[in-house]
Amino acid sequence: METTLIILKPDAVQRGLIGRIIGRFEEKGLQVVGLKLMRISPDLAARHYESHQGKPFYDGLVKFMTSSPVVVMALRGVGAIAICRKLMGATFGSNAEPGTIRGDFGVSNSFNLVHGSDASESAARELELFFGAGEIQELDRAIEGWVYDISSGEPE
Ligand code: 3AN
Repeated sequence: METTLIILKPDAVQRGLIGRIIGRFEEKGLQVVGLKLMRISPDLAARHYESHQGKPFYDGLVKFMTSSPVVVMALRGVGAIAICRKLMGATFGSNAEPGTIRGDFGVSNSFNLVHGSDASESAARELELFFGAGEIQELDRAIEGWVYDISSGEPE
């Protein structure tokens, strides 16, 4: 099982898309194991986007991410990082495929509704930035045996 960090960005929250976007991940079968509404500080944004420092869009990105509250989520599942990236679609809604979150809900080349960790190292780093001790749950889901084939002892 992998755990990944998803952020519903200020545009998603302001546009009233929290429920619909969370629904995309939930109905896929991923476990929601952490969830909160928060305001990102400039310092946290700088740490989260440290790999983008110096890029032309960096200042605008930090300004956008700190401009209004976001929803942060920890999602868990087998291959959760790659599954979430596929559900999100290409970086901007203008060229993201229909059926993806960005493809269905956005048209901008700057605002893009959702962030998802892109690798296991970044997921671990980002989860630690956004969630404190005890804020991510172990979820013993009653339906697990219908979401996955667990007859071998491992979720397939
Ligand atoms: P993704 O979110 O698909 O992983 P990355 O990792 O290339 O995209 O970029 C991280 C974030 O930086 C994007 N989510 C987007 O908000 C922002 N970003 C990337 N490229 C641009 C750009 N050319 N103009 C504005 N913002 C950008």
